[in-house]
Amino acid sequence: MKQFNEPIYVTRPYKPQKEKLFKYLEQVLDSRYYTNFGPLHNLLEERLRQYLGVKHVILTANGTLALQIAYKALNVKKKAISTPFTFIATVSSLIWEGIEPVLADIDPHTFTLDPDKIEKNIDSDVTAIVPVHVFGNPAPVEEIEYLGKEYSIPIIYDAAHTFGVNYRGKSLSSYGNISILSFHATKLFNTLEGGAIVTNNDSIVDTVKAMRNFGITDSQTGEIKTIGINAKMNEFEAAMGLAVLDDMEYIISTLRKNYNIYKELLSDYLEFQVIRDHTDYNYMYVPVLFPDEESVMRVKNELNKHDIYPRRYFYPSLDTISFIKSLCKCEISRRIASTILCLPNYVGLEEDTIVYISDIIKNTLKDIKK
Ligand code: T4K
Repeated sequence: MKQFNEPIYVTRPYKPQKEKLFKYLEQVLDSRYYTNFGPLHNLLEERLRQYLGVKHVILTANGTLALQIAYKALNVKKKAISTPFTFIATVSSLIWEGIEPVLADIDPHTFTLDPDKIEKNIDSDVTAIVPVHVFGNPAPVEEIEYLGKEYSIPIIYDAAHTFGVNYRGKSLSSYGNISILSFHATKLFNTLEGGAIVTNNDSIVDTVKAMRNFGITDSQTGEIKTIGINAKMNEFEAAMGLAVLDDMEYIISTLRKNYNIYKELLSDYLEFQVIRDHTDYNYMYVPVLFPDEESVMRVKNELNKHDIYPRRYFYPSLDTISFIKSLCKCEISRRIASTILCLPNYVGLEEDTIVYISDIIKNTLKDIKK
């Protein structure tokens, strides 16, 4: 059995150059400006705006608060259509805001919402569509934009996994009325904890900015025009982001290399997510589908014995969760959720280890067949 220096997790946060990070941190300490829109926060917002090629990037404390602010800013009430195949934050944030999630089933190959099933669920109480570009794979944005216009309902994309993904030549986060990003430590681009609201819509920017700062519209006069929350990113987090951002090309090319090795070794044995055409993908996740749940569990247990920890992202399908009163028995999502495993992928994962993981998977599948 191969001995690793540390467990092989599904992901590891990217470690930027220490000198660069420490220089930023020194700047923060010396300036004694730790939070509330300090210089590094503002610099990061501007640099992300340029990197993503969008009109507005509004940093937040995490992706979940970004979702909650997006719902409030766009006046989402009563019901919103979303997906059962996502991280719980997408849907629990709706419920937290008093909005009933209406779950529609997904496409079995891309794992993103099926537009026909979205349309079937639209009624006069539906005030938003909240699709997820799951694992960074674009949802069917053209069809969804069409539905948004046809029924006059806003689209809020949960784009938590999409950093660095371009679709039809522009950032995937530039679609919809609002897209939200997550910069959690486990994400491709990370600020420890963090997130952002991305929009090209000038008319909501002031409201969104006020909402992340208790609703305060002018800190000098103390003017408060809207309800708000504390969703600010601090200077230490912004420092991390600035240090990581310079290395995006290197991070994505490394993840792409890893992903392609897995694909070469495993695509005869397992099904890979179908990435939509016209996508420059970020290769952050390596989700693979097994023939059935038993094989998932056998392979997962076998890998765990070798100190390797893939994850069942995203299990269970959210329509099976007790506090989510779903009318949809989302069969496709349930099947995908019970047969999926996300394999380790991060900068620093060695090629030998990917081969080792793939061999364990193949051998276990062979044993099951016997
Ligand atoms: N929408 C979607 C679609 C999302 O996926 C998420 C978050 C959100 C919204 C909400 O965004 P945030 O509010 O989080 O910004 C993780 C993350 O906590 C979560 O951010 C992420 N999605 C989700 C997919 O994954 P867990 O519970 O699986 O994380 P955890 O702690 O088990 O970490 C996974 C592995 O990563 C660990 O086994 C070891 C490794 N790890 C983790 C951390 C935190 C490290 O090596 N170092 C670390 O610092 O949720």
